[in-house]
Amino acid sequence: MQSIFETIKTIAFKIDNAIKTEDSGYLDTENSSGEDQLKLDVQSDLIIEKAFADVASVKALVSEEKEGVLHISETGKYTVCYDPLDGSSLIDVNLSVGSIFGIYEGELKGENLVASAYVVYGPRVELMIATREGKPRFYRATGGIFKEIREVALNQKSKLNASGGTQKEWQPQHKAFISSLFASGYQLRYSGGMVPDLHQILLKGGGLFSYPGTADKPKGKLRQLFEVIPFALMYEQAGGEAVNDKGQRLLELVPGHPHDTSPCFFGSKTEISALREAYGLS
Ligand code: AFP
Repeated sequence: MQSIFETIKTIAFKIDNAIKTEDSGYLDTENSSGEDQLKLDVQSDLIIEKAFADVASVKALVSEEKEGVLHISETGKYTVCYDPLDGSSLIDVNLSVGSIFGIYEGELKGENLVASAYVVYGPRVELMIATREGKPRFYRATGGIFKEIREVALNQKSKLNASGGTQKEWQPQHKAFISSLFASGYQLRYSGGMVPDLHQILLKGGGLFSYPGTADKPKGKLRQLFEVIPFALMYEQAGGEAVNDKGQRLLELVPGHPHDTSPCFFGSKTEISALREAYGLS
């Protein structure tokens, strides 16, 4: 597992360099979810593929940018599912973006996620790693290496509210829930990049990130294997919760297809119990 984490650190520096130096334009292609691809999406995907090609413990790779599974080694133990450059449509306006990694052992489903990691490319390059033991560990890149800063833990409650999706398409119960949070003093914190938005809540000690099922996208937008399940481990290990709109733990999801999405809610305990109440789940 350590060799996978070390590879992710190498990847982070390479992708950060590509973001800073390469063209941020679009290609004429779409990814497997039907979204337009940036040259940087494809380049980041290639960086990751090449970096893991020689890592003995990696059995296969599944990328958010591609259909199918890339088999690396018969003897490898783990499948790494990754979103190479999440939020890449924010690069042209110079907002933070990220890479997300879910490391699975066996069948690709929530309960088989053994570790996850994400990198934030912002004013600074930062990395978070979570396993099934202990709190997530937070690193910052300085002088070409990642230095561990601290472990991350969520408070019981906070004031931050990151609410995704097109408001016009929200279901009435979701609209009412988000309005009630603002009415009780929550502050909007939403950049449109999942990685920096969830990173902010983790580092500031709590709050709620939601991407609900909407009238136009009943199953939400965020992909289970590459985005939702890896962040669920981060939030649970930090002492928070991560559930879908039925109150099911996101770490119990079983994707039918690698690119399946799910409504998702990540937060500290108080915010998730408020969600359960608002959605009639408790
Ligand atoms: P892009 O990769 O197309 O920029 O999408 C980013 C993202 O998948 C995720 O990072 C955000 O949380 C979410 O989309 C934002 O979606 P909305 O703009 O619909 O709120």
